[in-house]
Amino acid sequence: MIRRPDASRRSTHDHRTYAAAYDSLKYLGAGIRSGGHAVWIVLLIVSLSACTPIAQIPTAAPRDSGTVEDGPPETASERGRVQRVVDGDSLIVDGRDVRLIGINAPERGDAQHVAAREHLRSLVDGETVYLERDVERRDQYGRELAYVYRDDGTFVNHEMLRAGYAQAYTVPPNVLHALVAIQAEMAARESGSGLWARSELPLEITHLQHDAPGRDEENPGGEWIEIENTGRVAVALENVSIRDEANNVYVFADGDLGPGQVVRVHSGRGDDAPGRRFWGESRAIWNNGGDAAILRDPEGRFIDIWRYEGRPR
Ligand SMILES: [Ca+2]
Ligand SMILES: [Ca+2]
Repeated sequence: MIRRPDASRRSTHDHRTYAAAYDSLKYLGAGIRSGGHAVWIVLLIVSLSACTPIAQIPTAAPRDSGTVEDGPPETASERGRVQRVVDGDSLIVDGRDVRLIGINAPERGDAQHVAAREHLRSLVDGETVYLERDVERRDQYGRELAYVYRDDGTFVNHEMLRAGYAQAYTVPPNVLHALVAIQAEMAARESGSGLWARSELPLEITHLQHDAPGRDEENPGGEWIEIENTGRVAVALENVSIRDEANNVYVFADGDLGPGQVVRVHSGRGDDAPGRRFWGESRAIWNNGGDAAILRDPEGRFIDIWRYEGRPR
């Protein structure tokens, strides 16, 4: 993998990302955090927990793709036609609402929303696609959860990540392709594609306290995210934003951060002070079961990500 000169300070986040992926798989009882055979062992356990016949396991292997293979895997056994692409992670197949597993594309109103939707359209609109299932068949909104493949074998969920039009979004127990999703997102980040076009601002997320002392909903101020100026000049914070996976957004209204200084943004309400801000809503923000914080500059360019896993959701 090609590393850019500024990639070193982000490498710790990448490492954590791998650990997070293994941690999410660990919930299924594998208890494995590293090792080249871990994926296969985990897939075996995932497949067994989903009551999938063992004969299907080899075809459930994560694809390296984006790339074209011989065709969709045998486990993608449902075929349908894409009638409409709703946005970058959902579409309508034969009248059914389908949500792509393992990815999260920008919402309506976000800078990259249209680009993500158009990329998914270019991949599948009007096409025959093949759906592969994971443990849960539907999400909380009743949409069918699926991995989507084109007739030529292109793994569409993965392609959206690889092109940088979505972020990896792992929701256990649906983790069949979680590792390759994280890897695809990392590759897009390395190349600065799509959502990951880089900001020049020298800011870094240095900590996220996602579990507040006591019950988080009663003590949201006990959650906080810390941002540091790692550069040599002061940075204006106005319109720098922090977003979680549920699209809660905090936008700095004003202020400067000097070289080496840190600012903590607490969830909940309170009085801003030097080095301390409050999100301004009465509830907790950071999901104890795992979440991701993304820091962007005033033009929406990517600064940093902090992803973590916690207790199972
Ligand atoms: Ca929390
Ligand atoms: Ca707590």
